[in-house]
Amino acid sequence: SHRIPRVLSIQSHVVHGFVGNKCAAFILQLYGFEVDIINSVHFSNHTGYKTVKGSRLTADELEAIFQGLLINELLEYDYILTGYMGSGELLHVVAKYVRLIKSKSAHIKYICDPVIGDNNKLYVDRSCIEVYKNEILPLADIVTPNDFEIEVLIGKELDYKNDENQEEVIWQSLRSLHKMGPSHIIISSISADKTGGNQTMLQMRASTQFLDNQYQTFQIDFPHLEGSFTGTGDSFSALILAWFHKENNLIRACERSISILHQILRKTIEISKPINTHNRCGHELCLIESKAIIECGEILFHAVLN
Ligand code: PLP
Ligand code: PXL
Repeated sequence: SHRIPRVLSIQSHVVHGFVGNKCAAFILQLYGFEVDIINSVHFSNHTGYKTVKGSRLTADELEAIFQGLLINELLEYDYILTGYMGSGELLHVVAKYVRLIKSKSAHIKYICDPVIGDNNKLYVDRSCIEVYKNEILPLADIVTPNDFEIEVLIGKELDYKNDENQEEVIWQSLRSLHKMGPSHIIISSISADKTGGNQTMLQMRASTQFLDNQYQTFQIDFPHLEGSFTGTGDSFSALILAWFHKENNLIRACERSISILHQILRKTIEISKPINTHNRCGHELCLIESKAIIECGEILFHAVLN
C-alpha cells in the first residue's frame, strides 16, 4: 500500500509573509506530504520588519500538545523537521519527544536546522546552544547549519581565508560535527568572503558519514544573487527533506534543493515589491508564484566530489 509520508514540522508561524512553517508547509504539501504543524512562535511578521507582535510557545504548552498527540496515538511520523525554536527549554521538550518518536520506529529521519544565529550574532537565547549540542545533535540525521552555527556547535572559530589549508579547516569542522551525532551535514552557503574565492559565487558544502569513519564530501557552486531575503534557510531544509525522500541520495537532494531555491529567488527579484526591513530592502519570498518551479525540480547546478 502507498501511504502518504508524514512530517512533523516545528518552526515559526508568521501571519504575513514566508518564514518557518509558512515555507515548509507549502513546499511539503505541494510534494504530497502530510504535514503536522507545531508553531514555535505566532508572530505578525518576521523580525526584519520595524515591529513584531505576537507570542511564543512555552515549554509547558509544547509538552501539552505532544501529550495530546501521544494519547491519541498520533505521534507517528516518517520525518521530523525543526527550525527556529528560541529557547533551550523548548528544545529540551523537542528532544524528549523526538527520542520517543524514534524509539517506536527505526526508519524515522530527523532533519534539524540548528538555528542559533548568523554573522557572529545570536538570534536565539543562549540556552539553546548546550541543548543543541547535548540533546538534539545526537538525535539528528540531517543538519543544515550555517558557518557561524558550526563554529558555535563545535566550539571553535574557523578561519578559512587566512589558513594555509582551507580545505582542511572545512573538513575538520565537518568531522567534528559528525562526531556529535548527525550522519549528514549540509552547509547551504559559504560566502566568497570566507573562502577568498570568486565574489560572484557561493558554495554549498556537504558531507555524509558512513559506517566505520568513511566520509563522502562534495560541493556545489552557484551564483550569488543580490538582495536580502528571509525564509531561504527554512525553504531549503524543507526542500532537502522532500528531495532526500524522493531521491534517497544526499547529492541529488542538494542539487535539486539549491537549484530550486536559486530559481525561487530569481522569481522573487523579478516580481516582488521590496519591503523596508531595518532600513534595508528586503523581499518576502514569492513562494506561491514559484509553484511550478518547486514542482519541476530542475537541476541547474551540479555537485563536485571533494
Ligand atoms: N533571523 C531571525 C530572527 C530568526 O529567528 C532566524 C531563524 O531562523 C533567522 C534570522 C535565520 O534564518 P535562516 O535560517 O534563513 O538563516
Ligand atoms: O527564516 C527565519 C526566521 C524564522 N522565524 C522568525 C523569523 C525569521 C527571520 O527573520 O523572524 C520568527
